[in-house]
Amino acid sequence: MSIDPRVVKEELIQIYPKKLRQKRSEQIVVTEHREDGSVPEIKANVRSSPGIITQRGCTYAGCKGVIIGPSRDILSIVHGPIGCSFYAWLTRRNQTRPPTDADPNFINYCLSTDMQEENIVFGGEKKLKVAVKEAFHLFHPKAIAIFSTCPVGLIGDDVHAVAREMKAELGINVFGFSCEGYRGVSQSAGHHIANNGLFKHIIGLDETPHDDKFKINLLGEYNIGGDGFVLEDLFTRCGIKQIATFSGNSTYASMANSHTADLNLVMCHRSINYVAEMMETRFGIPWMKVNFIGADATAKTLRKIAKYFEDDELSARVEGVIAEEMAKVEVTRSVVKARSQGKTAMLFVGGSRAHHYQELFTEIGMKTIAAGYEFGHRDDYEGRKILPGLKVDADSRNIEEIEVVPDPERYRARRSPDQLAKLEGLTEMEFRDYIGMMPEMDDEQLVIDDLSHHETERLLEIYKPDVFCAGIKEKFAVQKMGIPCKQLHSYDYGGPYAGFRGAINFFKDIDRMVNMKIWSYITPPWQPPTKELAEVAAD
Ligand code: CFM
Repeated sequence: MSIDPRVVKEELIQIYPKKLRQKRSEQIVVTEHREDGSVPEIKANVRSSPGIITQRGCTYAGCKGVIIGPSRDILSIVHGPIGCSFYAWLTRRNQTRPPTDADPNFINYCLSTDMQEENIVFGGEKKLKVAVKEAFHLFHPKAIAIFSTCPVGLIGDDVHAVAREMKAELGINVFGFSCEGYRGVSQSAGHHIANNGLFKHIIGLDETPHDDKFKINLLGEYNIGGDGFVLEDLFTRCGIKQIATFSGNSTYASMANSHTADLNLVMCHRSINYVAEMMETRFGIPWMKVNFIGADATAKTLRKIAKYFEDDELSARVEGVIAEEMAKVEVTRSVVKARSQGKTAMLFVGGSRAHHYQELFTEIGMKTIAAGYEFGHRDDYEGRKILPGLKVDADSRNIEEIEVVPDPERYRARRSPDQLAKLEGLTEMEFRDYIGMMPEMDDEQLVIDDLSHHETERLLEIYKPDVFCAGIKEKFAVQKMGIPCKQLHSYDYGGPYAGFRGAINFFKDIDRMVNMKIWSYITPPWQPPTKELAEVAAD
């Protein structure tokens, strides 16, 4: 199929009014590797336009739902009207497993102040205090987090003052987040706000040392569909001590103690790179980007960790685990690849998965023909090296930038600059860096930021991909068009998809979707007659 992506781009945006057309044309890019090593610039992390059906969520969802929510023993209270509290509960498939029945697990609870008109007019702080005290007496948690929804910011309730007062009165850690839905252009702002809160209120509170040799934290892994369980098992088998995960299957205590690790592994950089940066500056812990999505990617990541620790025994153990797991992967992968080779996929998800999951498709011979993030920033598309040139826009200025300096007592550079430079000389070892989606894609493919519903429909009509990856909001609209839709946020109740075991699950699930006959029995609206692109271009 030879479709000119530039013609498709024009087709997608031609329906828009002139100003919007101009904006969207900067958010839709045709991939290309230029001679100087750069990729085209894309406009990202800007406001969605009114009237557009976007896939995005709000800042509160990013703070409460994504970053803090997966932690099982921080009690989360949503300060706001009850509607917002749909997100106070498990709308995301982050799983957790308390070691015993006696260990607290608040994930299933939904706590809201249920603000009423009266609170909007006269203020909601009193109600919030009552709620915090009531929650404390019911659950006796070690920590309570308060999340602000839009009205809280509009009427000026001071959740931080309430948190301070309650902390003093109850003797537990209470902290608030100014994560009103409108704070940023998407959930991405909520990630940043939550990162700041983790750093200010939790990380570094517990000094308990560990005498394990290889101590890491895993950042940006939220245990969706049990991904984190697979990785915990891998680390244990390799002899690597995982102090904390931010924040899948995590506890408050593990995060408080996370600064005792010697390396931070960053899985989803979009949501958590701020914590990695701040921990390096204050405590001297280097960070590196990893990817556990894809069997080859997992093997590569484990080898990177072993290289960092420069220990023969660890390397041998890691190689043993890789060999054992890869043998199992190969059995499924070769069968699925034979059937799926050459099929096409589109991925429009969040802020990192639309990139990471391309690996899994590549491993079974499938090609990504269009991809994009809902709320990624330019560095997620183009690579972290463009960050210094990025200008801070008006929306990002709403988010506090905390000043971090080395801790006078606790800063300990885990590796000297010379050691880091030596490690960086090795293949595939970089610190404080990630490559971005576009450099890893083939040329002449479409990359689209903040894809709209109209663009989704046109893309599907024109390309008819074998699978479209997105979320629940898109799923059934896409499937009604006769194209299987794989949810990459929730995994369609499936998964885990991380690590070797996860890759096997993914290959099997995708095999079922792209090689199942049922889709060919559905007559999509474009058949007959098919409006081919030649006609579109001629219009
Ligand atoms: Fe990171 Fe995520 Fe994602 Fe994300 Fe999300 Fe998610 Fe996602 Mo849904 S933290 S950016 S805000 S990998 S909830 S686990 S799937 S949009 S691509």
